[in-house]
Amino acid sequence: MKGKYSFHNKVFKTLQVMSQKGNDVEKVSDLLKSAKRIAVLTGAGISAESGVPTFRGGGGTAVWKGMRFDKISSAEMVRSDLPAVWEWFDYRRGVLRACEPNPAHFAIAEWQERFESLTLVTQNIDGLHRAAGSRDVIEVHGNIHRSRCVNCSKLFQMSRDDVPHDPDMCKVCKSPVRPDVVLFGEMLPEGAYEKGAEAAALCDIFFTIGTSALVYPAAALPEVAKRAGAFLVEINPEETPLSHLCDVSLKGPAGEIVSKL
Ligand code: BV8
Ligand code: ZN
Repeated sequence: MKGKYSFHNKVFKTLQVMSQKGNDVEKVSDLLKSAKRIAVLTGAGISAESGVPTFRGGGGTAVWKGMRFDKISSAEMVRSDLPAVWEWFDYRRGVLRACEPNPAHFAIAEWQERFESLTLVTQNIDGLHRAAGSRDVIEVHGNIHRSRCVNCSKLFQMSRDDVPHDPDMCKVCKSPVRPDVVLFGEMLPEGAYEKGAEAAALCDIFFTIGTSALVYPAAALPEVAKRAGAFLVEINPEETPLSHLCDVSLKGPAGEIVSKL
């Protein structure tokens, strides 16, 4: 914990000195120079500049054939109408084919080499962090390019070009496969939340980037970090329910701000 306190003194001094300048990006950049442990939570907003539609930003909610996304992306829908769920996910995989990582994804991938420890938790299922070079990404809501047998849970990796999804049936037991994605009302992958919470509790700085912080339990991670004494930084053009809790709220697009840091 000693390391943590010396980091804290650094935070305090920097906040004193830098507050005159009031340049929050510089403040955070300065703190990053002496930080050892970083944790990052990302949401759909970090992929917005890659062309991936967000769920809630921009005033509307993602709606598919008249159904709000939290209805079509639900455990109940997999049980009642798996083909409709696939139609929605195949459509989204089609959109993703044209999307590449943006400067925010690449900057975070570089942070892995820059800090003693970096834990990246993403709510996104688009795979763009991995595509940008990030390793050990904790995908708390799964990955849209992987499917899972509804019967024996065997996993199948798809390429971005397998649209529509392929295989359609489990190669082992011939049962239907479903997207290997955590839908509303479903548990997160075994241990994923716990790993994220452990990193949140130990980090010097916690970044929450491009998330409306509405979906639990992922949205609890910044709160875990704050309670454990981390410096909490939000990067989002809009206010979120977390903004009041943050030490610094950098208002703007992730692609521009993260690469500046
Ligand atoms: C669970 C995969 C436990 C599918 C997703 C009542 C109260 C509290 C909780 C609940 C409740 N009723 C139900 C719940 C639980 C529920 C939940 O939290 N609901 C909320 C909505 C109320 N949670 C669950 O069901 C979770 N499971 O709790 O299980 C359990 C289960 C069984 C039995 C006992 C217990 C599972 C949740 C996972 C759902 N799956 N995705 C799919 O993708 O289709 S969630 C979905 O929302 C996406 O994963 C997405 O990541 C996530 C959060 O959205 P964001 O990423 O934040 O994106 P959003 O569009 O909302 O915001 C974008 C942000 O970016 C905005 O702020 C915008 O300003 C910003 N932005 C825009 N442009 C930029 C930008 N930022 C930076 N740069 C830019 N350029
Ligand atoms: Zn099977």
